[in-house]
Amino acid sequence: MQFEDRLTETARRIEGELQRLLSGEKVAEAPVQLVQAMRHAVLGGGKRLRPFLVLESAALFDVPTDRALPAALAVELIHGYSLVHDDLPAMDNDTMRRGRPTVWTEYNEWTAILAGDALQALAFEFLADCASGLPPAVSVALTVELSRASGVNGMVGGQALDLEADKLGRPENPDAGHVSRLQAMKTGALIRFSCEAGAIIATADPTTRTALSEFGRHLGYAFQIADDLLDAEGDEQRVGKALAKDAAAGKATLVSLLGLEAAKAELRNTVENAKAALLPFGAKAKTLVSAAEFVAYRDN
Ligand code: GRG
Repeated sequence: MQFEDRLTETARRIEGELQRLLSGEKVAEAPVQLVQAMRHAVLGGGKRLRPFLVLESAALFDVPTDRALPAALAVELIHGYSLVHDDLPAMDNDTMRRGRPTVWTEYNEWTAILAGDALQALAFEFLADCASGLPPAVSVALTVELSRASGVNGMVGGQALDLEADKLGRPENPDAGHVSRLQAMKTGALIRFSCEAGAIIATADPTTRTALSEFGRHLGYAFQIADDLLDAEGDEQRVGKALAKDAAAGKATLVSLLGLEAAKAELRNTVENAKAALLPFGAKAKTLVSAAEFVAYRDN
């Protein structure tokens, strides 16, 4: 099967699972508008890249899809919550996401804050729930790693550094080192977790787990350079949100600091590093190799 068909098939599966989760018993007694906002946040869009990485990294070890699903859904719920909060007026103040009004625009700010909070809690409940069928040690390891990736030294910490730069002008002159550290935390950590998750689920040996984690590190970096390039050169219709925001805000990005051509060269180099990390897996890693190219050269 072609890479893009595989990604589409996984996206369909994830959509169905999220649909079931967000209309099932876990939310049956919850306030109606809150659940509607949660559904608006995570259903009907998105590439589902992070769950795809979880399922494909698990497939390297012949782990059945069902066994990898709890981690795949948990990381997508965390991603969904982060987008809802990132779009808020206090943060990025965005009105469009995935070609639709953002949650705070469709409902209101407090509903968007609470929907994000609830999605985050649901992610961890789902991952830690014995009903997931994961052995307890695996469930705990995934919960710890996802907390780290999404918390103060990961996504939330990276978002704080980004907002400090945007809103407080701190540091005054961010260099490429600062920007890439910030991005490794803000967006890279969750992507890295997604790649490492397969090895955790398969209880792979530490060297193998490190190889996937390194792949994820390079992939996260490639994702961010590609995102900066899309902001600079992408098509708003394809991307489904306002673009050219970084330049308009005078924001330091890898593109503004390195220049367009050097950023593209850095991206090509990063894709090669990502592929090199997969060498121990041989031909089995074909789909993850394609994922690196997709992430780097996507148009949305
Ligand atoms: C609010 C704690 C908190 C964190 C927000 C991830 C993030 C941190 C903010 C998102 C801002 C942003 C647009 C960053 C660029 C990279 C990124 C995460 C893009 C969106 O991810 P995709 O392309 O989105 O995987 P889809 O819609 O395909 O799921």
